[in-house]
Amino acid sequence: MSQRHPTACILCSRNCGIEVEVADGHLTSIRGDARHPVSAGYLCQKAARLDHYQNHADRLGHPLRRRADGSFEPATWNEAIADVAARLRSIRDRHGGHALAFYGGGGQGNHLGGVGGAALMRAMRTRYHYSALAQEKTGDFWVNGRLFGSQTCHTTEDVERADVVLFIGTNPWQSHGIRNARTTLQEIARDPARTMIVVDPVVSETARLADIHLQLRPGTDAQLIAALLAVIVQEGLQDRAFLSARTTGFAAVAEALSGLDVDALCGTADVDPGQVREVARLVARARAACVRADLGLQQSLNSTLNSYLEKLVYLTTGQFGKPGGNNLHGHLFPLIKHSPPPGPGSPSWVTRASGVAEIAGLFPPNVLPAEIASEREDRVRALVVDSANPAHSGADAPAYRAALARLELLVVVDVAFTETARLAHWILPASSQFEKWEATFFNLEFPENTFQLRKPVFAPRAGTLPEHEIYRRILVAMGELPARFPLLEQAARAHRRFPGLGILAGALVATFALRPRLKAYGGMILQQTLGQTLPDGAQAAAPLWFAARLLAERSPEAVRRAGHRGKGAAALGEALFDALVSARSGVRFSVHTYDEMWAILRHADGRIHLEIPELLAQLLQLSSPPADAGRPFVLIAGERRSYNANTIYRDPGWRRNDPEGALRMHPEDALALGLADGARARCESARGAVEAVVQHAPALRRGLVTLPHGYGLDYPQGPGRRAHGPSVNELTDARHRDPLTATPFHKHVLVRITPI
Ligand SMILES: Nc1nc2c(c(=O)[nH]1)N[C@H]1C(S)=C(S)[C@@H](COP(=O)(O)OP(=O)(O)OC[C@H]3O[C@@H](n4cnc5c(=O)[nH]c(N)nc54)[C@H](O)[C@@H]3O)O[C@H]1N2
Ligand SMILES: Nc1nc2c(c(=O)[nH]1)N[C@H]1C(S)=C(S)[C@@H](COP(=O)(O)OP(=O)(O)OC[C@H]3O[C@@H](n4cnc5c(=O)[nH]c(N)nc54)[C@H](O)[C@@H]3O)O[C@H]1N2
Ligand code: SF4
Ligand SMILES: [Mo]
Repeated sequence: MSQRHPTACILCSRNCGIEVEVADGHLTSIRGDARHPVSAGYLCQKAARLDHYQNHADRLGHPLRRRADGSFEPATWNEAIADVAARLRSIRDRHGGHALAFYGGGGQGNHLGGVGGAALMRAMRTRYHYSALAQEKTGDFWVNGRLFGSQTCHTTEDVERADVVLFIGTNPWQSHGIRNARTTLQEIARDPARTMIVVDPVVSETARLADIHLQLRPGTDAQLIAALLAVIVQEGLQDRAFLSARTTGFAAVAEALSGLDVDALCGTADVDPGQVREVARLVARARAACVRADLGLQQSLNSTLNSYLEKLVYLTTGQFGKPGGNNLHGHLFPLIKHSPPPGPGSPSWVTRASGVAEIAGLFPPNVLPAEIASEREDRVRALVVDSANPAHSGADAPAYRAALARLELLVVVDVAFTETARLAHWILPASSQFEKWEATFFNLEFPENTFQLRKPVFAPRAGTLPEHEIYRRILVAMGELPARFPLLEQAARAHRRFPGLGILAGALVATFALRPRLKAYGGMILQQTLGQTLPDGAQAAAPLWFAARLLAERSPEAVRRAGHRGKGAAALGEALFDALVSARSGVRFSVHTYDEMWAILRHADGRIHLEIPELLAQLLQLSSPPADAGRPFVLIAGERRSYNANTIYRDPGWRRNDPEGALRMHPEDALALGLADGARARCESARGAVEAVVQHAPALRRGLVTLPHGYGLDYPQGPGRRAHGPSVNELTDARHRDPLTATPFHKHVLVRITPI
């Protein structure tokens, strides 16, 4: 019998555990890993096709340099590293760190390379970290910073233990985002004692299972949730004990809400006020209720305000800090930082051309083309892109392509020849996520958290390198990092033999005291030293040592409850590190109590600060969604369906249905335009147009159309390449965005549909 290797599906943030069999460089069998501590064998239909990620015609096998005529020629790694390092250094030295930016640095399942990406940013002397997270979640993070005292205070939702679950603008049946989504949803739907409420303009697969579906007018979440909150305050449904013990600022919130007209707001949202009142009572009176929101709320009109209002639903009703409620969660390795408001003395940066401040250490993809295209002396001139495809996934793809083509240096680190790579001066091929040690840091659970370090199941494809090695070589060539650390290497070996003596920690402290500049590269230095002592070449995992020690120091009880043993914080951290690097199917690293959750909160007074004056002012000035008689349809530009997974799969052959990424619309709307099911139509926004196959979808509201996310990639076919399906960002406008955070309003794009 052939051997089964534990690893994970890397297609969405869940990273479900899988067991695979391999032969001749292919994944020949994929099934759920019952030993994975979270997914426990669960998989969705997308995982079975992972060989289309590992093997496809666009995989890269050696560094590529762009020639003057736009074609590419292969180069050696030495040539590539030397040239990239020299050009980065030259642009930095001539123009300063503001001229350089980094984009991405980890997708859904590959976050270990982020250590190298962060180190490269330090070498580039830049804080410009552009990230897909800043085209969806930075509004949420910004609100968290105000409510809880730090943008790193991220909340999670205990859907599995809730009696009442409110899903706003998310379709977990397709997109997941919650544990074992389909099983979890079916359990709630089957249980007469539990209630599922869905707020979505579409009768989504999730809405179909709901007890109550509020099929609102798209883009009116702020109105609908404001109405819900107004009912809570006007009917006195708030949790007074919770509010007085745990929060400040409720009076100001209540004052803003008390004057709102529930019926008028529900009229704008086109939902039944009676149902909204019922939902308010259900949430407030439930033993445990939680709210889960995603892109339908965050990428729609009023994005940041929506995130605030959504959080007020569970905070005003006291459905927070308890089983079945919403909770703050701990982490092993934080994915985001806190960015204090910019200004004199603040470390935070603001983009030069568009004046947008970093949030959670991240900058929004929406403003990058303008930052590059600007005529300013201090514009962005060099960009390194890792694990992202902004020429396709960024709003206004034509503007993105034009801006990227203007850069003095574009370096793309990817496994595939992407739309973005095509514009690069250098393409650096990474080993795939099944060819190197990898992990996700999307461990966003409470009260229990788990982690899986994945061992490679294939040797690296010839000519590729893992990210940590790519970045190490660039840093050495830039003169930022020595090639070797002989003393630290010795200390690391001694530490592995006598872990109780603190040899490595002492040696690191001494090194950083002598050469303070190296401290910024601590994670990378651990990979070069401690990493060499780890079994099976697990070098990239060495920074977990620091994370494990820190966690054991800060939350020793939580680590012990998860089953790890060791006398004192250092020994406990060492034991945790050993467990993290050796458990192939994943391991629990912390189990918190609900009391401990309050220690995650960062306001000095230990309370949640409910009042956010800027957003309360915005709430009082809400207007109806924009309309345009010439573009009468609202397009949801980027729907999650059965066979899309961002752009992680390039080979269209992986799709079992919807190969052309249909334009879905209500049959009556379609027939009024003479569009039969399967007809071709043109979908045109103020920015651009795409063609697509029409699919009649009675699940949609009238006046609404949808296109899928992640289609329209081109792929070799015959002698050339062919694009498969509509590329939705040909239609989107980077200026159609939240004023505070610059996140896009992709769920509300006005379009005209015409038959072809
Ligand atoms: N199959 C699949 N799964 C994925 C991905 C994928 O590409 N494919 N991508 C992953 C990623 S990166 C992410 S961020 C998540 C996103 O996951 P989700 O946010 O759950 O996915 P979407 O389909 O983009 O949007 C969710 C719902 O929002 C609804 N919606 C649209 N407009 C509005 C509105 O104005 N108000 C409200 N209340 N709802 C609205 C849509 O009808 C849709 O049902 O999915 C992840 N999972
Ligand atoms: N209009 C519209 N636009 C959207 C959205 C929408 O709903 N509508 N959704 C937005 C959202 S939520 C997101 S998250 C983004 C996603 O868009 P992007 O941030 O661009 O990410 P992906 O499409 O997931 O691209 C991942 C890239 O990583 C590469 N890759 C895979 N494994 C590795 C690896 O091990 N190493 C390296 N170096 N590279 C690897 C893949 O080949 C691929 O090129 O799109 C956003 N864009
Ligand atoms: S795509 Fe499906 S199988 Fe893969 S991690 Fe997400 S939920 Fe799990
Ligand atoms: Mo996303």
